[in-house]
Amino acid sequence: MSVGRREISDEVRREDPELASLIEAEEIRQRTTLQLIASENFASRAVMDASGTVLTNKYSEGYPGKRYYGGNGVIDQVEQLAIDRLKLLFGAEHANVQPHSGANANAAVYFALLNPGDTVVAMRLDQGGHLTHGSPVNFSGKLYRFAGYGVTPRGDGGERLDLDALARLAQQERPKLIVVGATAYPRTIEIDPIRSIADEVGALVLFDAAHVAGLIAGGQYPNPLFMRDGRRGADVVTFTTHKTLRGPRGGAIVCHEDLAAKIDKALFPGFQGGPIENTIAAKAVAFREALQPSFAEYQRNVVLNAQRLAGALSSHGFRLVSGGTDTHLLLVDLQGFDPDLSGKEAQEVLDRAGITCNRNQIPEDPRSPFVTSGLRFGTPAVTTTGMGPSEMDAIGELIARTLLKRSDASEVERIRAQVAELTASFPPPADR
Ligand code: DSN
Repeated sequence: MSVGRREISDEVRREDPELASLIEAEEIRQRTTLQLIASENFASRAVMDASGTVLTNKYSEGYPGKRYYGGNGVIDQVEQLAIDRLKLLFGAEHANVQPHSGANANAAVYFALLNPGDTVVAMRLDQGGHLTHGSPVNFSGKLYRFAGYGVTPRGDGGERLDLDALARLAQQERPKLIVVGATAYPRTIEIDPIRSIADEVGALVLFDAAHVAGLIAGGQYPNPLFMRDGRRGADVVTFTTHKTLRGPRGGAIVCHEDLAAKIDKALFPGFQGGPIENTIAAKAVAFREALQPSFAEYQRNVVLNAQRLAGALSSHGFRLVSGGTDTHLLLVDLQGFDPDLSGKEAQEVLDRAGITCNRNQIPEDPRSPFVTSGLRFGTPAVTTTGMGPSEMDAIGELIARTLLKRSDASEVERIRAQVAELTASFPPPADR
């Protein structure tokens, strides 16, 4: 096996062999094991190259045409290119490409639209929400008064966003902001009923599209900025650029024009300092990639693969939360498969077998968030490598066999070798 083929420059090898060997080890891990974490992907070589450029040397606090430092003529054009492409991608009136992460994007929106102590409603973390949606250990839960909604009870057609409960909660709490979007919810969330609920109580709507931004860009998920009839949907949409969108690690915000100045000011100077322009350049590359017809095809395959993997896993006796998926991710309830098997133990043995995923709480989980009774899988990365339906069937079988034979170390080793054989035919794009 050739090592770190195009990953490490000769300069890094020469200047810092200790670090170079760590980067090589990670490159080998990514290439020889299955990447099934729903929030991960393989960025293209062009995205990674743009990120490793001289743009890292420049300070550019402010926005294009309004910087606090000289020498930003070129940087302005780089950032404007990213902004223009992102606006096109979402049909948005305004875009901000400076958030260093999805959490920072959410923070900027809260700072723009709320005062400390204001009431917000959002999906609870144990129902699929995110830390920045009001977790008590996160700044969001400390600064604002969050009330949580969840999913409907288990059963046929259950474990779906509980719109009636959300409407009741909104009436009761009269929030200033309703946050929608999740990190472990496999179904589509339509913005139309949320907009009606928000309008009834005079709330603004933030859609956190971190997980589904790529699906939206590829036409596989409704664009939450607009309702089906084209009227205004969410007021603001935040997302990360490195998940389904397949860009560099970072965040972004799109919104309607009336909120543009508030959002920009809240992010800089309100929350962040200098933007990371080399990452913004890589975002521009990713947005251009996402505008190509082949990206829609890729996102279609991401969803088809997730549905195929869900089918394979249920044929091996696993229960899928909500019965399946409309998106790139699936949430597996391990309790029916083996009541003694926790998410933590399952994640650890799958790791030993070269199958990388993460444990996750499921709705009504009797176990703690650290232990859990569920596993979350996603297909963005394996789809980027070109895997399709037959590989999803094979992966479902490998997962089931690993968990069944988890006490048999030599069987787990054999599975790891099979995983290496499978992944050898589907290298990440930057490795081809
Ligand atoms: N959004 C989380 C995930 O889904 O993995 C990370 O914050």
